Amino acid sequence: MKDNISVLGIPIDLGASTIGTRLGPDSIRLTGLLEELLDMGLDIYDFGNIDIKNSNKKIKFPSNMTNEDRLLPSLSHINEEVEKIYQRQSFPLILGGDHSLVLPSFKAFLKKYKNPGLIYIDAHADINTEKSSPTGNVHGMPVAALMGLCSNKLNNIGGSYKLNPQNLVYIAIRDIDKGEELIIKEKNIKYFSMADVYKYGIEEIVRKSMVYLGNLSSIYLSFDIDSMDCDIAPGTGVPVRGGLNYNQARLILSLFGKEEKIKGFELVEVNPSLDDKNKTSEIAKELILAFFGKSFI
Ligand code: 5AB
Ligand code: MN
Ligand code: MN
Ligand code: MN
Repeated sequence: MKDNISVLGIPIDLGASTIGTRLGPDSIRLTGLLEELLDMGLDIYDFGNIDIKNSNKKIKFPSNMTNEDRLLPSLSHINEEVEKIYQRQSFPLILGGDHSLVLPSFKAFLKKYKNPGLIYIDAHADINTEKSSPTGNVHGMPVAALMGLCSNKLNNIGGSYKLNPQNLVYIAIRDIDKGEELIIKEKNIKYFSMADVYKYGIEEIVRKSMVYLGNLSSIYLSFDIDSMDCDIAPGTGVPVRGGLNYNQARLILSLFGKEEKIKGFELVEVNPSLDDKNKTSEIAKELILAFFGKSFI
C-alpha cells in the first residue's frame, strides 16, 4: 500500500503559540519531495492543502484554548477532509501544520480502523488538558483530547471515538509538564525517552515499540519535527535540545516505514519562518523519503 500515496497538506497554526506552521506544507513541497517520491517509482495523488482560516493574533479564551473560535471549526473541517483521503485505497501522508491536527487526523483513523495504535515521536507528550495546560495552546493537548480527557467540545471533534492509552507509544519525549507527567503515570502510558534511545539504540526502540503494540493490526505514526535536536532542525515553534540527530531520525523512520501495520504517517510542526535557510524542510523531506524506502547509501 505504501507504493500508492495520498498527500494532504494541513497548513494550520491556530493551535500553536507562534504563527508560521501554516507555511510548513508548502515549504516541504518546495524541496521537491513529491517529485522525488515519483522518481522512486511511487504513485502519488496530491489532494493539495486544506483551506484553513488562520489568524495572526493569539486570542485567549476563558476555556484556556487559545483561538478557540477559529480553531474548533478548523479541526472539524480537517477531520472531514482527512476522511476524504481515507476513501482512496492508498497510504495517507499528511504534512502539517501544528500538532493540534492529530486530533482530527487520528479520529479519522480511529473511525476507519478498529482499535488502532499510535506511535508519537515528539519532544513533548501533548497530553495537557485545558485545566493542566500552562500555555492554553491546543497543540499541547491533542493526545488528552483523543483519550476523552479534555472538555467535550474538544474531545468530540470528529466523533466520540477514543484512543486506548495502552495503544500509545511515545518516542523521544524529554520536555513534559507536571500535569502531563501525572496523566502518563496514572494511565501507565508506554514511552521511550531520549535516555532510552541511547540505552537501547534505534533498532531496538522500533522493535520494542512494535512488540508492545503487537496485538494491534493498524498503527498511525505521528512525527513532530521537534523530536529532533533543535540545533539540527531549528525551524519549529517549541524547540528542545537533546533530541534525535539526523541519522537517528532517518533510521527510525526508515524502519517504521517497513512495517506493514503502519497505515498512516504525518509530519508536523515545521515552521519555515523560524528556520535557518529552509533546512528543517529539507530534513523533513529526507525523513519522509526514508520512510517511503529511500536507501541510505
Ligand atoms: B507540540 C507545552 N507542553 O502544553 C504546552 O509542539 C508545549 O505539538 C507543547 O509538541 C508543545 O504548551 C506542542 C509547554
Ligand atoms: Mn474544504
Ligand atoms: Mn507535538
Ligand atoms: Mn513537540
